[in-house]
Formats: sequence, C-alpha cells, structure tokens
Amino acid sequence: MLLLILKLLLILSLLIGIGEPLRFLFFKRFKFSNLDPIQVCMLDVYVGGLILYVVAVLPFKLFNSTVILCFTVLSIFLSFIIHLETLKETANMLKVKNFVTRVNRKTFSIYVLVFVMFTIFLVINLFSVTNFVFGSVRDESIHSLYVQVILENGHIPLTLQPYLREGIIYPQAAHVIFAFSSYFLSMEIPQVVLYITILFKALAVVAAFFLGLKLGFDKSYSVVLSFVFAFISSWPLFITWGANPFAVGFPLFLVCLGLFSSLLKSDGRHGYAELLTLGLLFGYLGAIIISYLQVLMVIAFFVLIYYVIVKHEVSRFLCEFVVIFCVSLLPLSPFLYRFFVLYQYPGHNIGIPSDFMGWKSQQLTITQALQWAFNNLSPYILLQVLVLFFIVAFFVLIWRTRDYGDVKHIVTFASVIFVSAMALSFLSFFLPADFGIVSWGHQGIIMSITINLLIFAFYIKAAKIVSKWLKNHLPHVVFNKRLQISSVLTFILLSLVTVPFLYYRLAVDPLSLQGAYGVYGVTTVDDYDLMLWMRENLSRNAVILVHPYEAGLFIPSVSHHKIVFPYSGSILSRRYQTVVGLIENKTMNVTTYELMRDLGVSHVFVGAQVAWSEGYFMWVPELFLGNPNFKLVKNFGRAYLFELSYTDPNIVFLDDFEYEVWDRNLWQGFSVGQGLGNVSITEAYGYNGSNCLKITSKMLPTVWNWYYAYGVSREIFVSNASEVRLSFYLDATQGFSGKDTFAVLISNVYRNQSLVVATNNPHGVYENYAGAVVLDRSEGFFEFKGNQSLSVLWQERFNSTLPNQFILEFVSWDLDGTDNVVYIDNVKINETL
Ligand SMILES: [Ca+2]
Ligand SMILES: [Ca+2]
Repeated sequence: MLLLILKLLLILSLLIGIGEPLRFLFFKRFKFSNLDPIQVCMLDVYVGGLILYVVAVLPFKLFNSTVILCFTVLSIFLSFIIHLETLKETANMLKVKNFVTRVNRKTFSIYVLVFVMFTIFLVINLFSVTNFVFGSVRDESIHSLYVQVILENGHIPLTLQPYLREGIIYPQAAHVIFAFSSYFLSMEIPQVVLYITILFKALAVVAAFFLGLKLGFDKSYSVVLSFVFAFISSWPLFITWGANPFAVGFPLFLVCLGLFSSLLKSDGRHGYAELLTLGLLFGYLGAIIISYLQVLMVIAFFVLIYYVIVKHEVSRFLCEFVVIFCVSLLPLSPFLYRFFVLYQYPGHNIGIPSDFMGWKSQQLTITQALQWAFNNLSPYILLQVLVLFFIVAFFVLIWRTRDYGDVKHIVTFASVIFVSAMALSFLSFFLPADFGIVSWGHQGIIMSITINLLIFAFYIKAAKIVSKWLKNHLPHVVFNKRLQISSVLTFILLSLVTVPFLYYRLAVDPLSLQGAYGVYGVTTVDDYDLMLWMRENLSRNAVILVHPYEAGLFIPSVSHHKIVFPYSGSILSRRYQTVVGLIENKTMNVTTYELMRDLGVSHVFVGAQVAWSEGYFMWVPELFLGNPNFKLVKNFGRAYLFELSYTDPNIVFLDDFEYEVWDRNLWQGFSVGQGLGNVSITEAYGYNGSNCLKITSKMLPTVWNWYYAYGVSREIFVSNASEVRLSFYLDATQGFSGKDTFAVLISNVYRNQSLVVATNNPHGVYENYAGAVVLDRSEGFFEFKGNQSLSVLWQERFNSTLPNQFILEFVSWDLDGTDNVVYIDNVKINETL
C-alpha cells in the first residue's frame, strides 16, 4: 500500500507541476488570491487538470504519452524557474536555522496536520479496497471505457467507437485526469479510475482547509473544517458506487465555493482578468460534473434575488456574474455543442439502438435529495444522533447568546448552498426523464457540505463559549494560567464529543467501506484472468454479450473488445433487456438465439459474480456448458467465455465426454453409504469406441453397512417444451449382480419428485418405487421419446408438467461388494419446440 500511496502522491505532484506556471501567471495579482501554499497546491492540481483537458479536447491527437511526458517535464522545469528565488531563500533560511521561528512552527504544524488527515483518509479508503480487483462494474466500467478511447485516439473523440456507436456528450474533464494518470501508473485503466478517484476523495480534506480560509477563518480554525471532512462527514468517503467524476470534482467544488464566497465578500469591482479566471475555473468544474456548475449558478441567482429584495438594488454582481458564467460555458462548449447537435436522435444521442425503450426517471419523490441527505448522515445511529445534536445545539447556542457575528457568514453561505441544492433537486423532479441533466443524487451529497459547515460552525461557537465561560469561572488559584487551562479544558471537552466519530472512522469504517464497495465491486481474479487471456488470444472482431451487472462490462478497457452493451443508453435496448432476462430465467430458446444474432453477438461472457443489489440474477454457466449451440472458448474458475455457434435450438444438452477433465461441464459427483467410488473420463469404452464417462462404485461391507452408491448429477434447463427427450449410451455390465442397480433419475430441484429409470433387475434397489421404468438391457443406446419422452413419463407419474429446471442423475448402486463399472456416453437432452 505504501508504494500505491507514493504513486498517487506522484500523480498529485505532477499535476501541481503542470498547473503551477499558469496559476502563477493568472492568480498572482488578484484580490481573492492571497493564497497560502496549501491553497496554491490545491489550485495547481486543477489548473494542471484544466491544461490537460484543453490538450485532450483539441482534435490534434496531442494527448499521447510522448507529448504528455515532454509537457510535464517542461512544466515542472518552468515551475522551478519561477520559484528559484523562493527556493534559494528557503535554503538560506534553513542554513541560518531561523526557519522554524515560533510563528512558522505553528503554521508548519497545521500544514503537517492537514497532510496527516489527508493521508489517514487516503489510507482508510485504500485499505477498504485492498481485496478488490476493480471497482464498480457499472460506473467504473463506463468511465474506464471513456478513458480507453481517449488513450486510443490521443484526444476526446466524438464517439466511443470502435466499442460503441454512441457519441460522447458527457463532459470528460475527469477522464482526462484518469488518462493522464494511466501514463504514469502501471495499472489497468479500471484500477487507475478506482485509485485516482480515491485520491481525489482524500483531497477533499485539503480543499476543506482552502474553503475554511476563504470563508475568513484563520488557519487553526480552518483545520477544524478539514477535520470535519476527514473524520466526521460520511461524504465524500462513502461514495463507493462509482460516481468517479463527481468525486474528482468534489475538492474543486469546495475550492470554487471558497473563491466564490470571497468574491461575494470583497468590496469594489473585480477586473475582467479576475472574472475570466474564475469563470474558467468554474467552467472546468462544470466540465468535470455539470451539477457543480449548476449549483454555483443557482447560488449566484439567489444572491442577486437577495440584493433586489432586501437592498432594493440591482447589484454590481449582476454584471460580474454574467461575465463569470458566460466564460464558464467555454470549457463546456465542445460538449454543449454535441449535446445540442445530437439531441434530435433517439435517446438524444447518436448510435443508440433503434429499439431504445426511453429514459426512465431516477427521481421518485420531490424531496428525494433532502431525504437522502438526512438518511445518509452516517451509517451508524449514534453518529447520526450526534450530528443532529451538533446542529440543533449550534442553533440553540446562537439563539441563547444572540452573538452570531463570527459565524454569520458561514451560516448564510451554508444555507444558500443548501437552498440551491434543494432548488435543483426540486427542479430535476419536474424535468422530463429524457432531459436528465440535473441530478438529484448529486444534490443530495452537495447538501452534506452544508451540514459539514454547520458542524464546523458548532465547533467554533462551542469552543468560544466554553473557553469564555471557563475563563470567567475558573477558581482564582489558577488565575495566572487561566487562558492556557481554559483552552486545554475546552479542547478536552470538545474532544470528548468527537471521540465516537474518531472511533467509527478508524475502527469501523474501513470494514463498512469494504462492504459498501462490495455491492458493485464484483470482479474476481478469475474474471480478470479471463479478460487478460482474451486480450492476447481472442479475435479483435469478437462482439461479446455481457450481463449488465457483471465483470464483463470491463472487457472494453481491459481486453479491448466490443461488448453488448457498455453501461450507457444502449442498455435500454429492448432486445438486449429481453435477452438478458431470458438468460437469467435460464431460457435458451429460438428467441434467445435470434436476439443474440440480431445484436451481432459472437461470444458470451459469463462472470463469476453478479452485483445483486438491483434485483438482477446471475447467468449460470450450466446453461451454456454442454449446449452444442455454444462452444466453450476458455474459462478460469467460474468465469467463462463461450462462442455462439448456433446450430440447433432443439438440443439443450449434449455431452460426448471428448475432453479430459470429467467435471468440465459441471457434472457433480456424490455418494451414499460407505464404500469406494470414482468418476473419470476414459478412452475407448464409449459410443463407437470414443471417450466416455466411467463411474466405479464398491461397497465396503461392515456390520451396519450393506450398500454404496456413487453417481454424478447435473442441472438441466429446458424451455416450455411439449416434448423433452433423453438419450444416452450405457454400458453397465461389469460387477452387477444380486440387487446391484444402475439408475437414471430425473428430479425436480427440491428432489421430492423423481422419475426413475433403472437397469433390468426385478429385485433391484427401486423394486418398490412406484412408476420406475425398467430398461430391457444393460448395454447399448437408449432413447426416451414419443410416448416414452420425459414430458410424458413425468405427466403420467406426477400428473403435472415436467419442470423447466430439473436434475439429471446417473447413479450406480453396489450391494454385493464387487466393483461396479459403468460407462456413459452421448448424453443428450432435446426438446421439440
Ligand atoms: Ca464419446
Ligand atoms: Ca457389484
């Protein structure tokens, strides 16, 4: 993990290096830019991102490893030149040892504290994903695909080709950061997306410090806001389902809120260069996630309303806001253009399948964001109660003391964020589902910023009141040291209410997070190995059908093949949804095959695990294995790749045992009683001298043991067929005497109803079993069809139709103690549709 942390810090420093020269140029003389080093670094990261974004948006294919590497080196070199003087000074100061003066020591330790909190956050989050191959099969798979096409094209292309015909209308600023990082991290793209997202989530802790300073608090107070984001708030730590660009933009949103707040506070006009810079930064934030820019716009709107209603004036801000937000559309413009041009197409994007079923609304109630924000204050009841207590206590405190001068600005600002987020989430409820550019989900998390700001305000208020009270009430004995003691006591008191948060964050959250990541992080090592194998061995033309909640969604970014479909608008294709449902229901009929052919599918990927959360069921490999319409191409454990070789939809299962490992088609061995049994593939004893399955069983006689059975079983799936036939080749002649019996059993999945077909033995094991069918010989080819078909036999025996899912068993009973040897071949189930 240490290496990983170092790698992530390297990415951070590279971004800082890239951003610094331009930031130096832009932010040097602005009113709102009296920045301390942490703020500078914070801005650098995103200015760096902005520069890379511009490189990637331009259609000159400049975003390739050579150009990016040269550019990075050059920028870092420039940064050094710019700061040569400062560096020299610092070096001199270090020499004369007056660097760590009293004032500096305090500042220095605050920086260290922020860095430590950032690192702890990072470690907690990284620890929780140590056992995961990749993150969310949905969000991270599609974001990885976006990154993949940026890397392949050297810029942000118009569509996701060759993987998908859909256009890219989703702004790609975060993906450019992922793409950049993947040049420096030797990892698969989905891993880059996962880890860089975590890095930026942790960066929120630093950004909170930035916000605190910009809200007008000094460093020692601002560090408290960092603390709230690092140890108290559930967000952004618990964003585990993906939402990667949202997480990448979150720190920048805090930064922009900070800059915006200081713009609102400052007097006098701002220069155009200043507004332009701010506009670009806001626009870049919008290019990461539009929701953030929307919130800033709505905040601006409310500020203007406030001026008109309360101060009866059209504010000087009107002009400034117009400039800022017009400029902010600039970084978004390529995608706005695509959005408007492609809006006329079905599903509002080019390349969406013609059987698109339409967008579904994600928002069920108007107050969904609000409910969500309060339901997700914390995963733990105790902490939920504490957070609510903090907020209530804060309002009680300012009401009782009537002193809110120091926190007035922060409360106003927190409220306006809250109201704006709520207004947007209300709006999104009324927007039609196919115009889903306002997201209630984003607003729900943005509301947590308000809650964090209020918690922050509570700490400040409580600290001030408590220490004031203590100063006045401490006994005279300690008079001289009152100040110090009251500070210490205040600190201890506030620490006491904070301890539960620390405990949960450090001791419980790493595991809770692991569980939360597990909901969508279902990729196993087997899935990954299979994709790696496909990367080397599978034809580029393959089109692979994947389950919408399985690891196969990562195929484009790992093995670089086309899938049907990536997590995009295309999954709302009626054919795709139908075929997914049919396979989930284990129905492999003409419709299933034709839908696959219609979708151009050449292969099917069956992953080892599925994300269950949204009611989707797994595709079982038993449905494909042994089905002659699919060829097993490769498997690692329970992760399978099949090739569609559509020949005859009537054959459900055909096993000729022409392979080496007996349970390749997922036959399962079982035994009853005490004895020795074995199953294997053997040569030459099968049908026409071919390979076959050999089952041996031998009872070990003891006083209480008088039988032994060994057999194999397999689940079989049929459609709603009128006639299900069974045929097989059998040789059950060696070692059978007395009551020894070989039998074929067809059972329902509960095994409380079984159809028995047994070898010719009037005194066999099944002599008292009602309706048992007796074979006329014990060697040869047997077929059950017509009025002897499984469907008819089942109907006669149980007066109900044969289940669509049943268990086929071959079992060899030994009661005489001499080894039974059975050869089975050409097991075939077919159905007449
Ligand atoms: Ca054979
Ligand atoms: Ca025997």
